[in-house]
Amino acid sequence: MATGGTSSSSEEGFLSRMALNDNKAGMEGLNRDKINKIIMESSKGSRFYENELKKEQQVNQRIERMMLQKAHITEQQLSKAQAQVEKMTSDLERGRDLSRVIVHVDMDAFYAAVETRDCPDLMDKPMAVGSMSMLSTSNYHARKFGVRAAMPGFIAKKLCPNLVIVPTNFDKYRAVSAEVREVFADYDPHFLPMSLDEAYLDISDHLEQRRGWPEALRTHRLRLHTNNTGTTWSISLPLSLYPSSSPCLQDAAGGEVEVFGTCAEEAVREMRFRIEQKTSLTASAGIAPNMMLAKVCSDKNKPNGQYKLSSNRQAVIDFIQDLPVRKVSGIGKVTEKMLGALGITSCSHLGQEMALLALLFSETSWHHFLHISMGLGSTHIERDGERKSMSTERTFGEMSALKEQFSLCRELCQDLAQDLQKEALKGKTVTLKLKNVNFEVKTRAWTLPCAVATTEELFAVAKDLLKTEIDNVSPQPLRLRLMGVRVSSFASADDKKPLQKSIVGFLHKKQTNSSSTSQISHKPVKEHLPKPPGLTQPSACPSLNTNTSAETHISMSALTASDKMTHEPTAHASTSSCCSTEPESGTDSLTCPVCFREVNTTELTVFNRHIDQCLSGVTMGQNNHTDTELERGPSVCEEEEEEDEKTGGKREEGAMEKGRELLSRCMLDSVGLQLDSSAGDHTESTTGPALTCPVCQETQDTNDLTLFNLHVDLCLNQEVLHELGGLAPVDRTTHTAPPAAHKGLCFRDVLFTE
Ligand code: DCP
Ligand code: MG
Repeated sequence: MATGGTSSSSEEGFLSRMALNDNKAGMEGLNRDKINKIIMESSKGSRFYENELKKEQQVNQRIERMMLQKAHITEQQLSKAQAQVEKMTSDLERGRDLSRVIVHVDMDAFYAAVETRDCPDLMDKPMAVGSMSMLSTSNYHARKFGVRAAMPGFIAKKLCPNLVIVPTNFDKYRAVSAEVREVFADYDPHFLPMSLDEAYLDISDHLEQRRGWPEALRTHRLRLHTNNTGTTWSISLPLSLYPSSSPCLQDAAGGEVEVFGTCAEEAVREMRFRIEQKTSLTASAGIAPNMMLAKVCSDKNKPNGQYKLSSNRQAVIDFIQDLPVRKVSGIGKVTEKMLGALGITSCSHLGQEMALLALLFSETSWHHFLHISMGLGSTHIERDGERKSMSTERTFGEMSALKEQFSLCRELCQDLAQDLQKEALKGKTVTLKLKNVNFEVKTRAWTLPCAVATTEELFAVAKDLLKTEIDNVSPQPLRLRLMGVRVSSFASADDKKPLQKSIVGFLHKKQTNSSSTSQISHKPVKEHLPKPPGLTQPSACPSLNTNTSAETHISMSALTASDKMTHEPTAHASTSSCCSTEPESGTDSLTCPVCFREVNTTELTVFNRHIDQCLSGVTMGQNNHTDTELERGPSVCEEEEEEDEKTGGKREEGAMEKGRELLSRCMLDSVGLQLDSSAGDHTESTTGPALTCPVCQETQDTNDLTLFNLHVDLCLNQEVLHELGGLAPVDRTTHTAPPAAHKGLCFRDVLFTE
């Protein structure tokens, strides 16, 4: 258990972070020691190494804190937590749904396979796609040397001197992806693409229909492929893909045909056959009763294979028993290490230690762990209208030229616009993500009063956000290695989210019968959103009308997210009547948006003081805590783990990202400007223009966003309290704004602590 306590243990810990991550198909049985030695030797002193070192130290500190908490846990707390876990387990068991047939399809070595298809000389060579500074992927030959995605090319070259590195060509990958998606749509028109090469499908309805299909509908002709050098070859894939159960037949014209059966495995085999026929590329697939399991299954027989997990409870439990936690999507190297420090490496260990995990981790995290340990996952593939965001990002070697940066920014907006338009989505929040050459990640976002979707609309916002960043580091150049653009707050999604309440709604005086809290009107806290520093009003929004539609609200769910870090988490999100500390009956009370406790007062000054104390951390750890309420460890959703990040391609945000998204939105909506919450990547601008508070409209004498956020939060609180108290609307010109340099933790810092 390496917690960084001694230099040798920290060395070991660091080694484990830098070490080969062989959790990828095609990397089994490698000589890890040899590979790790080369990785360490060739990366020492590089920025990559320095950044990994920094992150390693942060993780070690988190583990130390966690172990300290663990040491203070009493038997009583454990048994209370155990009861809670058991109750939840039986509730979840009752709701187990094994009725759907979910498929996860993932192309094999996608970018590398596309490049090899178009240049068959690469076929037998170890090759990777990317650059000397970062690789996007590698083919299976190269994986045998330890070369993989998210590894700098210069390290890969040390591991495999003959490695051929091919530059990325996104136009090609996008075109292939579109072809693959056409096939997906025949099996599930509402399939959920996760990136250019992967998607979830629910084929239950397809199977229903397929059962009645005549053989002719399940018969597909093999065709010959001709590559761009004119060579023709039969693409009928290896027998391993087409086992003897369905031999190729001759059709009337003498061509070879393949007949597929009606069951799930046959349908998926057919899908993969059709993808391969259409694109000359292979895909792997997993078939299971839910998304979590389907994803794990698709990796089992990779490349060019598939695996079906039976839809019965015992099969699921057996499957999950020995599964290493790291194989589960959403558990990256940080969570793996934290669990490892508790002796947990497999999913069955997770189940055994749930009570402890419930005490040490946030609610989101331990619920997630419990689901995993029971083999549960989502059985409902989110449809387009339910998406939280859509994004695209690229990793590259250093890019410092302004012209290049703006042109890439536009290109990303264009990609995103195409995808948004295909799916008729429009979003209000545009986020720019930047990673600099020191691997520091920043996100900057702006929420518009109306939803946008076209390239020009997106670019109008993204370019201003980029310009702000460029100005912030000026006269130094902005030295980037990754850029991404994301759109969120989809118009359609918002319509379906009555629980996203404004802070006004949330703070409304609690009525004895508060069941209608979700209906509370979303009265805007403020009406005018000022531009973030350097942001020119985007011309993109045709119906820009800040007077009527710009609504600054802190989402209910975002507030709940803060709760998850430090307090007993409950279903606060749905109604304030669920708060654990009930007020005396008949007494009017207000619910604190920070600690979620009822404050038995209607006296606004008293209430405000309570909030201020909460914001500065004073009430944390006291005030009606039950004895199981320890200061919670981090939520796994805070972990954006590096190697899980695709360095290119569109991603629909997964469940674990949603929490983060909500946290972000909280601040996006209140300030319109936000820093990335990635652990260790949290950087702040120290230069740049003074900031103007969007609530009181006063320029704040600070460039420190933490202080500025605090000011805005306090302003919002004051304004809300005025409204709640039935006072006249705040006169922004006279209202005394909270001081910018207020000490203590600001609300956002509470959220982002850990
Ligand atoms: N990708 C990327 N950066 C990463 C990981 C992936 O740019 N850190 C890109 C390149 C991959 C594509 O996304 O080709 C798909 O990612 P996968 O994780 O599915 O990896 P591959 O398809 O390359 O390989 P596998 O056969 O393991 O699926
Ligand atoms: Mg893939």
